[in-house]
This record gives sequence, C-alpha cells and structure tokens, in this order.
Amino acid sequence: MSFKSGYVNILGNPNAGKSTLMNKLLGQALSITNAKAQTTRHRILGILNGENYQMVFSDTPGIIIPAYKLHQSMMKVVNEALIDADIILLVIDATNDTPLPENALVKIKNAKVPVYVLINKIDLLDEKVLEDIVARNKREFPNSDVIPISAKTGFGAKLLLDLLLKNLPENPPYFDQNDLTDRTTRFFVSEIIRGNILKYYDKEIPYSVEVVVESYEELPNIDKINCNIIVSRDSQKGIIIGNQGKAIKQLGIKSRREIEGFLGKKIFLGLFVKVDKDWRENPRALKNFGYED
Ligand SMILES: Nc1nc2c(ncn2[C@@H]2O[C@H](COP(=O)(O)OP(=O)(O)OP(=O)(O)O)[C@@H](O)[C@H]2O)c(=O)[nH]1
Ligand SMILES: [Mg+2]
Repeated sequence: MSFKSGYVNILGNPNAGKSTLMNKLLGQALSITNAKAQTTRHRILGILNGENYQMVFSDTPGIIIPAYKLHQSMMKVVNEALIDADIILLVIDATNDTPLPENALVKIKNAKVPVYVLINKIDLLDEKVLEDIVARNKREFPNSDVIPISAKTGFGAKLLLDLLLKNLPENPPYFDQNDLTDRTTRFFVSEIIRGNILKYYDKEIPYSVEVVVESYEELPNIDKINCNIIVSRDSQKGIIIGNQGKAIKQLGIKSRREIEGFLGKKIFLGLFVKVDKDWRENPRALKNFGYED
C-alpha cells in the first residue's frame, strides 16, 4: 500500500479547544491547555505515525486581532498554517458564539483544501442546542463536513481520525517516523512551567509572562535545569515570588513533578524571575524567546 502523509492544521478562536484536541488525537499531552484564552503562543507540531501514514498536526494560537507585537508573531504562524495545510480542522467552541475575525473566516472559507468544521465541547450541551449549532454551521460552511466532538472526552475522535486518514494525500513521510514533534525538550520544559503559571496566577500575569530555559545539564541520574521567568513589570516579579517566596516555591514543586513525569527522569529545577519591560513589544526580546519576526 502507498504511504500517506500531510499537514492537518488546527485553527480556531482562542479557548476553542485546539490544544486539547491535538493532545487527544495524539494520545499524549504535548500542548499546554488552560481555561484562560491565548494559552498557545507558537505553532507546535504533533506527529502521529502509523504503519502506512504520518499525520502532522499543527496546534496553533487562537485567532485574534493583534494588540501588540507578540500577537503579530502569533498570527503570523496562524497564517502560515493556513497556507501549508493539506487539511484544515476549524475548531468551534459550541458554548461560545464569538465569531472568528472576518479576514480569517474569509481565508478559511476560500481554502483550496478540505476544511472540517468541528463543533467542540458538546459534552456541555443538550441535544436540541447542538442540532441548532450544527445546522447554523452547515449553512455557514456549505462545502465542509460539520462534526460534533468533545476534545475533552474524546467523543468523535475515532471518526475524525478515520476521515483524516481517508483524505490524507499520498506522500512520503515529512519527518522521521520516530519523531513525535518538531519541538525540543527545552521548549516543553518552558511550556510546562508557563502552563503552571497560567494555572496558579491570575489577572494580567498569564499574559505578561515568558519562560526561558537558561541552562540544561544532563547528568546520568538527574537533569539540572535553570529557567528565567520573564515579567513585564517589577510589581509582577513580586507577585510571582509571593510572600516570603511561597508562591514561587509552590510553582517550582508543581512544575518539577510535571517535568519529571514528562521526561521520565529526576530533575533539579532552578527558577529565577527577571523583569524585561515591554518584552511583548520588543522585536529583539521576542526573537530571543523563539517568536517569529
Ligand atoms: N467541557 C469541555 N471542555 C473542553 C473541551 N475541549 C477543551 N475544553 C476546555 O476548554 C479550555 C480551553 O482548551 P484549550 O485546548 O487550551 O483551547 P485552545 O483552543 O488551545 O486555546 P488557546 O491556545 O488559548 O487558543 C480548557 O479549559 C479545556 O479543558 C471539551 O470538549 N469539553
Ligand atoms: Mg491552545
């Protein structure tokens, strides 16, 4: 049998459940997820390897109208994902009827590749409401399959994977068949810490923070990792550290455990807080932190 391979790019509004869906389809928690919007800031590839196929999923940042340079970089990778997709998965949050920004909607509707419209979070809906939402989306996307799913419970995931496999183009694999992602261990370490910051801090902190791995030393029984937590203002530094360092200590304990689970290895984790005013607007800082120009 011939080999099938292609890019399946996951797009949609912030908080629609894109990262949860990719993790479910991969059977692995690769991308961080959170109830707060704008969790994902990069394009993250998750690769599903089968005997005769390789599905290259792209998790992408939620589509927004950019307010600062960080957002512009986030939307640049969304646009790239719109262009290089073999198949587009448009994830719609059935519990939130905020429309997509018009320019993105037009691009998705005019895409030359199959677009599957996934009505997500149906575990939170009753049937009648769901029927209305499906009907509305069928009118809006007459050329697409509209599929109800729950990325959280996995409802619809098997059906979706079968459909994707059927529609995947014939191609040799794009990546080594042992690869699970294009991202490095350092990237996932910093994302796990940022994920915990999203979980344990609120107000403006989740949107003002970046995490950078400063050093990573692999020893036989333990990895020694030092990370900088970058914030935009002095007052945020105090919040991250907390009264007598209690908050950052908790953050370190939770993050260490999660990273150890991810790596299957013991780690030492050092966390340091640095202020870099307006890093979200500074092209040099953004480049240093791995964002596209
Ligand atoms: N009940 C329910 N919750 C879901 C489902 N899918 C996602 N969620 C929740 O919705 C929130 C957002 O999920 P994410 O996967 O982080 O959403 P996202 O689209 O990647 O968000 P951004 O990266 O911010 O654009 C999280 O709290 C998820 O647990 C679902 O099918 N059912
Ligand atoms: Mg996400």
